[in-house]
Amino acid sequence: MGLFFLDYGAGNVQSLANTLRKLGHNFQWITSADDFEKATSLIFPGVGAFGSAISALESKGLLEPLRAYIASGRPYFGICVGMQVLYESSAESPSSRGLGLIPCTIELFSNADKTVPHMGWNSVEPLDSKDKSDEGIAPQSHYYYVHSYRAPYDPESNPEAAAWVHSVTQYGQEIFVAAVRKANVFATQFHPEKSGQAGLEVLSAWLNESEGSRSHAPPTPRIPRPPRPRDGLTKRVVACMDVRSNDQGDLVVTKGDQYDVREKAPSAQGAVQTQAAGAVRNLGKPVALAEKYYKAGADELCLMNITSFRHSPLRDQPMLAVVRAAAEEVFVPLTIGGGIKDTVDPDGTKRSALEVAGLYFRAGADKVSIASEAVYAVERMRERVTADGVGEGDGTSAIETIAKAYGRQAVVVSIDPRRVYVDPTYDGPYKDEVVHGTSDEEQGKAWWYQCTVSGGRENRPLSVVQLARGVEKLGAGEILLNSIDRDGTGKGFDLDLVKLVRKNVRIPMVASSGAGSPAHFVDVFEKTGVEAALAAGIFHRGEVEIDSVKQSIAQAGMNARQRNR
Ligand code: 1PR
Repeated sequence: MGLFFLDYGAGNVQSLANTLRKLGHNFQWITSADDFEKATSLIFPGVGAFGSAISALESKGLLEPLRAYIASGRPYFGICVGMQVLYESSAESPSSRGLGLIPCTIELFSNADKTVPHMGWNSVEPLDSKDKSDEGIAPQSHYYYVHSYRAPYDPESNPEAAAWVHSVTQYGQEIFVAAVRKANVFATQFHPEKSGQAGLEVLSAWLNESEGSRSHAPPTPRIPRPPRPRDGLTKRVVACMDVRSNDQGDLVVTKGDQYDVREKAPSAQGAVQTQAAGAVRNLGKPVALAEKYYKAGADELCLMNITSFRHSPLRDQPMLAVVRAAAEEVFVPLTIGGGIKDTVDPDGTKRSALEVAGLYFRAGADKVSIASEAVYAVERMRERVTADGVGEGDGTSAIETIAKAYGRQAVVVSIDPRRVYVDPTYDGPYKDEVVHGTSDEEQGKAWWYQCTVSGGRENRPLSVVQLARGVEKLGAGEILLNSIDRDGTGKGFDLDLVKLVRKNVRIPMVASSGAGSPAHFVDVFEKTGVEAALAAGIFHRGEVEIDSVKQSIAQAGMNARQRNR
């Protein structure tokens, strides 16, 4: 008897489990059809694609028991795909049938005026709170969404479906369903378990409601909600931690200058230096820093494993323990990068990139970030020539296999480009991508951006545009765009680089490398339209607070999520 949790084995359900523990609730997992009989409340955190969720439930014999559970009137809380399965079907997988409680089809967002997936912090607007509780949703707060498909809200042409709708949200000019609530069913498109304090309050409100009142929510009357000129999506501020084992074998957060993480010899002026020249720069412990940045209001965190740990079998990778511990304290999205590729354990056991990613997801990661393997995959796809010039995948790359199993929103590609200076009259193979400097310092200079692998140690015959277009086609959900030239310099983001990639892809992007002040964030958001920006050094050294970055963004007239709201 009690609270049960439905997991069909895809994606990060650990976050929700951690959240429930944090809120002091005990729960059990549904492992077989019989468990539904024992459940007096059920949470279904659906992740991944609609079709794979339905077929996984079917193949485990859980779909019909789920239908019967909901029909019995016992309380149900669905999250993301856990909401979408309540609908009849989805354009994501037209041959799969949903539970069909809500008579409507899930549709794909248009990317004509915005990037897709819809990824980040947006508002939740309850339609009518007169007759019912607000479910713990605060209208001024922001909640984390990550999805390419959305439930339409159209009270005029589909009043029956609209009667289920509790709250809506706007992305671009599209209004879609943020939450449904009717009788015993409550479900959200956003992820409360990833929405910081605001999300914890939504889960708490449902968990603390009596089971009786959870079963009797009235339907919502039809209320029109035309789009406003601007949506509520906030600009994301991401804190990144490069994690490496130092010369004593401890895992530390380090930080490079143009990717060199070892301390330099003291300068002639005798700058203060706490570590010996040549030592790996140590800026703190990864889990403690992750918790600190979560509390300071970071919208997302990245942990980059920049040590290879060749001697550990996959399951004993020290980074897994770091992710597990961080995920217990951090309730915003967590991206893990470094080493997401096919590997071989010391005993010769082969591990696919999909298996590696799966272990990180189960440890608590929400997205994995792939760098070197993405470059090799695009090099291979370009050998399969296509009319668009991008090439074609063969279904075997890490990007394709992970996106297929966990959804494209779970796959980030991290790009490590470096400028290659050329004569301004350059007429070579990358001539269409050449940037001509306009600032005083760069006047008369011209360059293109070359991709690298192995943390910038090896250059490859591939441009940043070729890589970005290739990974978008292979199924990446987001691009994390570094710059080796700007990394650790504090000179500001490489706006030319960010603009160049922005105009070539329609998936969200995170600009990275070079942030030295809050004004640099404002600059990159205003001048390139990018969705998110990342910094490392200024946060690690305490030179800039995340709060002041958010304030600057808000003062410049853009949406920013305030801490714990
Ligand atoms: O190739 O899939 O194993 O992934 C390796 C990952 O590790 C890549 O994402 C690569 O960017 C990263 N990486 C490898 N070596 C280093 C290094 O520094 N020696 N870190 C490294 C890259 C760049 C950013 C940094 C920003 C912002 N670090 O992570 O956080 O540049 O820094 P700033 O704000 O201080 O300027 P694979």
